[in-house]
Amino acid sequence: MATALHHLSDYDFDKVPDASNMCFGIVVSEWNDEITGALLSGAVKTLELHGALQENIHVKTVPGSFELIYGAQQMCKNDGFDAVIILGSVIRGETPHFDYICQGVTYGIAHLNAVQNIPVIYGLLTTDTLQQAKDRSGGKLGNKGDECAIDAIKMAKF
Ligand code: DLZ
Repeated sequence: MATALHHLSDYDFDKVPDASNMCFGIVVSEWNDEITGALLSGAVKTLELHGALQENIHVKTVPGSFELIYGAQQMCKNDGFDAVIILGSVIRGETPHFDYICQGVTYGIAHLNAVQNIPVIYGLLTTDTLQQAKDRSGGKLGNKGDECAIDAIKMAKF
């Protein structure tokens, strides 16, 4: 529930709520599984670090990123979940396919956020190269899966 504004200093922007009473769904794509597996490890590890119980983290795979939309929609129908995370990796090839998939997934997940009753956290890596994806899935630029887990905890029970 929203609270009335008192002082800006009352807000702790870095605070991550305790996740021990929260339940999460994660949909992860099998395409580029070296990357999506690392995203998944990061997300699960971070959820658990903040108190989420293993039995309250439900993971399902889909063949490719385009299927993340349907997978997330199905998970939103499960009223036990407080938030859903999608994890995928699209790497630019030599055809416009990359743009269509990225746009499709982005619009699809945005739409779910507008019409469903729980937040869907967007963990789609869209990179030009495999190395850029590695850098963002546990490499030198961190792990997008970790970030998505924090976002899911912050948005759960919003
Ligand atoms: C077809 C395709 C291609 C070319 N590239 C990727 C990719 O880089 N990452 C990904 O997650 N999925 C890719 N796909 C598969 C599509 O997402 C989708 O699974 C198929 O088009 C079937 O709907």
